[in-house]
Amino acid sequence: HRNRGVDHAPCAPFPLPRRLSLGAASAAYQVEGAWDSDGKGPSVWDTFSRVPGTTFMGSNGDVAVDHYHRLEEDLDLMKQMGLTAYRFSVSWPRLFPTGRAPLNPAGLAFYDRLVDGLLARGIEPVLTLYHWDLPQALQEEYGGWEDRRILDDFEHYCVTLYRHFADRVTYWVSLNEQNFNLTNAYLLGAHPPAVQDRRRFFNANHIASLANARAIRAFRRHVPKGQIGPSFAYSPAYPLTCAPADLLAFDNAEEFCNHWWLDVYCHGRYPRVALRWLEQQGEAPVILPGDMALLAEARPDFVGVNYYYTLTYTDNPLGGETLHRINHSGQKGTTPASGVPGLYKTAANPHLETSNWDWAIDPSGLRLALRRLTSRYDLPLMITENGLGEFDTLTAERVVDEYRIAYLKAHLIACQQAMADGVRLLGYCAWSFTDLLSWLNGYQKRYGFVYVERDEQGGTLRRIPKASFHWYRQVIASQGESL
Ligand code: BGP
Repeated sequence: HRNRGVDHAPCAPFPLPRRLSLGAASAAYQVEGAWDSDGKGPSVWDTFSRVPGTTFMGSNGDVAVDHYHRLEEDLDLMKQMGLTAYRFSVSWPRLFPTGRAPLNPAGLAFYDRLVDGLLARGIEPVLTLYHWDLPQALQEEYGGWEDRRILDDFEHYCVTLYRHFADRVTYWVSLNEQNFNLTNAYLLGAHPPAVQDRRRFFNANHIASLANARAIRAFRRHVPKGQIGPSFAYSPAYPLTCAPADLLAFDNAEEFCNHWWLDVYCHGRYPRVALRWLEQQGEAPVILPGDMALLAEARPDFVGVNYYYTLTYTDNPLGGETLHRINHSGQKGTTPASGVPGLYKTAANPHLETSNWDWAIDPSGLRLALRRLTSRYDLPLMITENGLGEFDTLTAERVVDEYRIAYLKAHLIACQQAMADGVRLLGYCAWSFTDLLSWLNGYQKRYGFVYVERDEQGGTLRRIPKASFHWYRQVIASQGESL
């Protein structure tokens, strides 16, 4: 695998935003480990990953990369790299083992050490409230996102964090990739609770949107000087050809896979065409009086963009292709076409190279993503994730990941171009700082600037900076001018 298809047109030096700049990201379940230490309760992922056949080679986050116990070492590596922002998530069941009071003080103390450790090193914390690790207790009690009781519990958890960190944390992410997580959870059966039911999907998703809105509404009261927004897994759609049927498929994909969430977050409404179609299918979510007013009240300060690839769509008549899971093995070329009959199906883009997990490598797609979001929603954007998952090899204490450097460099140039186009970019957080557990791909799909010596069975957990670590340090030190 090598990334070559990149436009290296010269452009102005990267104008770094004033407050946020070049950072890196992680998520609690994927790095912390310590899954039952110091009073933490189980999350739905702790339970799900124990069910045979759910994750790659049965991998789980019991130990992950042991960030919980190696916090100081990881913070020192961040400082050494010169990171100016670090995005992390708080584990809800570490704070509230059963999902609601009583609070686990040891859990909160860990995030105190993390935030204070970042600030002491001059690194801006970007705190994600929810990155998929729902307390198992709430899943069992009322079915998690399928019940409106979660709205009070989630708001209470958020307000606890607002009160505690308002003076130290400016940037907050509400829900991470509600679209990707719930699609996997309720349509593909690939994330907990592993359901495949379209009505349940649209209802759970509506409740999650309400939770997002409640979190933002409460934020205004408790963190008036902060900024908050959701992180969205944005895969801009392309039509496979200029055949009108492909254009319609592309339009359907934008409506159902992107605007369905983004219009709700930013405009407080569902896209009319998609809603009409779902009503005709009997699949539209149950919308109660007051719901739409709440959604409209909660316009975010920015949209967090998790960008990895674009998707290309073609016509999919009734009786055609249904939804299929993506590649979780790293065996290139094994991703099946996936779609919704009558709306769209995916197709390989003949113009783009792919990673070993069949993800299209498309820096122009990032520029396009940022421009589309800016034109449609007119909000500042923050790239909360972008990176390349690949097999890495440790040879003589070195990892020469020049393919990752090429990927990140091309995407940073796309950011420069988008900013020149008029996009307001608050910051860029690469995924990820250290290697970490990929939810369904185990430890072999690596993203980090820092190699962690472990595989699905375990390992020494030693940290070894990769070539990309030294490259990114230079990029940051030169304020983005030396790419
Ligand atoms: C996003 C998630 C991250 C991370 C990333 C890479 O969807 O927010 O948590 O996992 O994707 O995906 P993967 O690990 O499947 O390669």
